[in-house]
Amino acid sequence: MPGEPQDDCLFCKIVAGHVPATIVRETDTTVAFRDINPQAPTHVLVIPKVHYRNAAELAAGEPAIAADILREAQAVADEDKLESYRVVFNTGSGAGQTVWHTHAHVIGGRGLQWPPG
Ligand code: DGP
Repeated sequence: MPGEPQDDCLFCKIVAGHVPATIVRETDTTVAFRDINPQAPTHVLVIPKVHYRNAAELAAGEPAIAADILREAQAVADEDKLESYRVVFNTGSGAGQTVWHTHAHVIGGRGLQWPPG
């Protein structure tokens, strides 16, 4: 069932508290935690508590929660006092997606190049 926790999903385990993470924010629908391999001074992942494989599937299935993710990205940036930041949803292995549970990378705290690699 879309949205149901998956036994083999790392981020579902973080939501359930079965895998530790440095959680910076939590709401009824989302969790935000520091990336284990940070690419910038601020590198936080904002995820829905429900399981969808990517941002598009979340937006189709639970559009209100997709909006919650973007609100939480701004809240992370506010907490870390970021004037500029980037929100990235890697979608598909060719774009670098390695964890198949929707997650927004919130990246900031240093100058960011465009276009990204
Ligand atoms: P992506 O490559 O877009 O699927 O991003 C997955 C991110 O998840 C990647 O930047 C590293 C991060 N990550 C992987 N395993 C863990 C973990 O166990 N804990 C935390 N905090 N982050 C993880």
